[in-house]
Amino acid sequence: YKRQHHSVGIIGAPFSKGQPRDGVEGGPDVIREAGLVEKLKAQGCSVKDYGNLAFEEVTNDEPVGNVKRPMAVGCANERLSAAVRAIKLDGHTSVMLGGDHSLAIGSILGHAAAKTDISVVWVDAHADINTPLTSHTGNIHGQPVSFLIRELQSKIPVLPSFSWIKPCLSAKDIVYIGLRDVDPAEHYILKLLGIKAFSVSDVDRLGIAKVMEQTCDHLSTTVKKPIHLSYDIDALDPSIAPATGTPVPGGLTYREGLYITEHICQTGLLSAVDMVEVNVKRGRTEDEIGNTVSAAVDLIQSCFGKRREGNHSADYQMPMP
Ligand code: 6HN
Ligand code: MN
Ligand code: MN
Ligand code: MN
Repeated sequence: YKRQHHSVGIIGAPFSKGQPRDGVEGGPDVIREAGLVEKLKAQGCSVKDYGNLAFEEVTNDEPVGNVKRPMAVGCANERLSAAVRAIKLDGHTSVMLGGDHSLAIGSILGHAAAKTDISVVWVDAHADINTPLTSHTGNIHGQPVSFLIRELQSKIPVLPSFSWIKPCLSAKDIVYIGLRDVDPAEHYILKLLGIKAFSVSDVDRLGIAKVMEQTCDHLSTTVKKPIHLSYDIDALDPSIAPATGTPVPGGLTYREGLYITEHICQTGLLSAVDMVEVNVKRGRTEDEIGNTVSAAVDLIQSCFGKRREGNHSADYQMPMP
């Protein structure tokens, strides 16, 4: 393992209209208030904080079919994609603080616009691959992947403010980890397209180390592409990350969650991160909120070299008696 120097560009996306619950727009600020920037600097990263995006109010945002708030989601993501593209062109690893998971549309497209060919590791309780026509909730945070996969485009209807979107991934370029609440249509799509997915039962069977080995093998069969890690905090068990909009029992342990980020850091290919669905208003106590936010910070620190075995810098000097 070679210590790398990490240059991190942080962009806050305080956006919640991909789902109905209040509070997820507070994610960027609570994650910063927990000391993210200072902690990354203390572990040797250079950090540029690009601040929070401002999303204008969208009026007359009528549902299309049952898809809710298509204009607000389309516009916010177009703006986010430009911001992530710029952060990549500035030479940083992008860290997008959400906000709800519909923001992965803009984050991944912006990343792909700067890097052409990328792969995605999607860590989540959910597959978020409903199409606008299969979604039962109409919430776009359950649909982002469907807009990004080339093989699905014939199944995607026209939506206002989505016309800028050009799918940037093939089905073989994405791997899921942590699934345990997958809708029937989503399960059908995953099987139809042969998308690699490790549910929590796969994690039980194989162990997280094998899951990560197979994830990296799957993504680097030909060339080693930059990795986009899209981390939904609800992948973790609700006992450690309860403050989120759609918690599902039986999730990843804190140790498994961190093993994923440690392993991906070690590939040297990590190029962009999303940390989404932290919703402080869904925590019932200060402890529930604090635990969720600090899990998010721990995961991001681990993406950039913080290891549980310990760390020391190359110029560390023993104190002399
Ligand atoms: N998330 N499958 C459900 C839906 O509404 O389509 C849940 C989606 C959850 C999305 O957690 O990012
Ligand atoms: Mn998600
Ligand atoms: Mn989820
Ligand atoms: Mn590997």
